[in-house]
Amino acid sequence: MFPKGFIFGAATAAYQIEGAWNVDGKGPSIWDNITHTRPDFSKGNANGDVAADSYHKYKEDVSLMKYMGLKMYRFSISWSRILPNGRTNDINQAGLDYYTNLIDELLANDIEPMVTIYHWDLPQALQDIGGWLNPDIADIFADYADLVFRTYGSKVKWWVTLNEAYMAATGYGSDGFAPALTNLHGVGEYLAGHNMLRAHGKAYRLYKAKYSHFGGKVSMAFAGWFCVPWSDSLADREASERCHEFTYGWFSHPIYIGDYPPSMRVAINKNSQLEGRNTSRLPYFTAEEIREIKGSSDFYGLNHYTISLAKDGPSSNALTPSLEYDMRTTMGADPSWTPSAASWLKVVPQSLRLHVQTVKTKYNNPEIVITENGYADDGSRPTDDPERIKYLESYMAELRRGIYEDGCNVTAHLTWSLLDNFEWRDGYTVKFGLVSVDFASPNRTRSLKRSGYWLKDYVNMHKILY
Ligand code: PNW
Repeated sequence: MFPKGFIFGAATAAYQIEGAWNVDGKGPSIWDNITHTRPDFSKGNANGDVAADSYHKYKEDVSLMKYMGLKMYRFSISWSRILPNGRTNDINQAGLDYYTNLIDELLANDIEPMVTIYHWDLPQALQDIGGWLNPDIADIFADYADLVFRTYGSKVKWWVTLNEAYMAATGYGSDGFAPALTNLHGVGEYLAGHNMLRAHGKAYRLYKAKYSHFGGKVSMAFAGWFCVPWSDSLADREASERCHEFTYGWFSHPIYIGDYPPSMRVAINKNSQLEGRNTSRLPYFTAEEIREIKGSSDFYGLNHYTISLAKDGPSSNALTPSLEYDMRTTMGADPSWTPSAASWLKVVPQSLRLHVQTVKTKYNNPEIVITENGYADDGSRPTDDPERIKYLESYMAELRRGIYEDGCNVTAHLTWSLLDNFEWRDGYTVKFGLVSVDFASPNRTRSLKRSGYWLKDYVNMHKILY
């Protein structure tokens, strides 16, 4: 079993579940904009206009978590719901009230809120001035964070500034995510990532300066590609390491060590020079920015789903310039790994133990919270999901080994996701929920899946032991 006090919970994100995209004064976000202007951006012409309608059904969502015995809920705030144009000169009280009500409902049911301040739904008004490419975004984000810390800080003790800055940054150079600026490949991602790190640093320092009396913890939720080498060769082992450094490490290294990973700095500077540029595509931090960013994390928020094999050398279709070309690593999967409905997600339970071990070693044994971990199916048997049970059971068993055998300081596990939801470019074709949602019904009827009943028993067994 897990140590006493270990927390089980679930996670979601605003655009993926709330719906109510234009209700009660909410402004549009880049995801509203891209799904409306490019209807085929997501599979099945899907969008988050209604999604799981959690804007109206949050009480039912909370009661489902209460039923499962979950003690933490990670959700995100829709920036443009509380600040329709992204800036604090126009505050939407109805938006602020929605999250107050949600937080109060959670606390009344003994569920701890963990708030993600940004989960990819940038206000469109800010994208119109360049979004994460505009250096001013760091201060604008800090103003927004100030408002949410001030408003909710007495009740919320767990904060995630940015969800998966890596994935969000790739939207500034590829069409994987909004704003899908494909023309900036190899350039936009690094600029956006740079400003995300600056924004995170400012928000973290602001919390410590103004709100530390609330006693909360602030971090980021990290994502990327976690790899093992394809072969024992030194070249593949180095490629696997680069894969970590160019994805998870892109954000963790500045935050835990104090600057970009050396392998990124060296490769991007070199390639920039070969391309005839006088300045690197990877920007530099000022000394003051490094002071803000270094050490700006009270726990390591780990989003972990799977693992890949890494081989030396860029994939054959890597453009110049590009992240893939800079990273010089080709990723693949072992044919023996069990697939899921998401092509990138293979079931490899040992990967979670290996990953928390890696975090422990690289970043000096921080507190780790598994801010996301979960399994994708196609929903063809809406509530009958033995594969998800198997996934969670085996991953949690490996997580326990990481805790007891390797001494990793993991304090919580949050399943992605509480509900079936809008899975970005996959629309509603891929399901991650412990709870199924009938998207064909105007009521968005919820039904607990077998995995939800399983998690309830699992959590309960744990409670009985202590
Ligand atoms: C995370 N990949 O995204 C996000 O934080 C969630 O919003 C999302 O729904 C969840 O994981 C499941 O996908 C990812 O391609 C998106 O490796 C893509 C990848 C990983 C994580």
